[in-house]
Amino acid sequence: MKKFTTVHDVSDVNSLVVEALQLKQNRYAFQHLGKNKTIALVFLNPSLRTRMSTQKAALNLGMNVMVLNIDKEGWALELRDDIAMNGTTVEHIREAAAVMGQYADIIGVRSFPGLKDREEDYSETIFNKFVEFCGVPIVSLESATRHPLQSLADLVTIEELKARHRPKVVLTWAPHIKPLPQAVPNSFAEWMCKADVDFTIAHPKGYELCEDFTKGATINHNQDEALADADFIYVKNWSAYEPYGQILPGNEDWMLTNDRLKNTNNAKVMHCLPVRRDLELSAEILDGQSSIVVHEAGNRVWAAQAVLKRMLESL
Ligand code: SN0
Repeated sequence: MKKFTTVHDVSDVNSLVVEALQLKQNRYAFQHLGKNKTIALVFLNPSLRTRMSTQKAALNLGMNVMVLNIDKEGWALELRDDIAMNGTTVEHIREAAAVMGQYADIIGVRSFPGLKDREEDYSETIFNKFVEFCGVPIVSLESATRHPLQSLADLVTIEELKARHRPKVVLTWAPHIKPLPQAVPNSFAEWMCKADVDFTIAHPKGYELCEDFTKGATINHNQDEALADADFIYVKNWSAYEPYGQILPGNEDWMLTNDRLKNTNNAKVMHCLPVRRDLELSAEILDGQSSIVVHEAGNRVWAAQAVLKRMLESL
């Protein structure tokens, strides 16, 4: 595997999930693969789980890890071509990415969307430039439109904990006070549409995701109806796709509470984290028996390790 930015970079999703679960049982079996190999993790935005789980995954595979918080510790990056750099940017992504490729065998990049210009965000400029100029395999640590390591860990978690062959999985919108990216729900939808699950998306009218990611999903604007008989509920806020990056008024009552779980199939509740308690998701759920958010975060290691293992095998 030379690139891991979307589910479309994976030819066999099921066997990648199986591989992740096997690595969970036998985490140090492939240390020879990473010997004298280096991964550089480059962050343009904050991170807790992605940073630590990807580092742990790389260390389990015997790799060396370099982390660069380029937004705070690096030179201000220029992305545009054909301009004289006489402003605040100091270094062009052409040189920066190429130089990183001299130091690392694999590069991971995190870059959130600006949520101002939809076309710019959905064209994934920063990512594509890294791919173009760094010359080594690239793994997405969350881009403007997707978070594939999270989605793989989510699918691994569902496969690991499911009690029936084809579980019902519901992605439900949650309230927030800040406009958040569509990356996590886009990616989750894209992966669930490829998985052997019965997949529903519940959101208030106006929060339709881009159809490229949701083809094959059932969409319901009534949360209680959508949650009926659910085995897994994936809670996530996102801002509107149209008008882009906006929060629409109302919908505070979409926060999941224990009461809402009554008609589910004893549903397990997931969230990618970080989660704002009693705004996005009730504390009673987070502190109760239904929540699997910490277990899910733990599985980030095995998802990342399965992807890095495949990349090391193709070096
Ligand atoms: C990010 C998001 O894409 O929703 C990262 C999730 C892995 N979340 C946030 O930016 C949360 C920010 C906040 O203020 O709650």
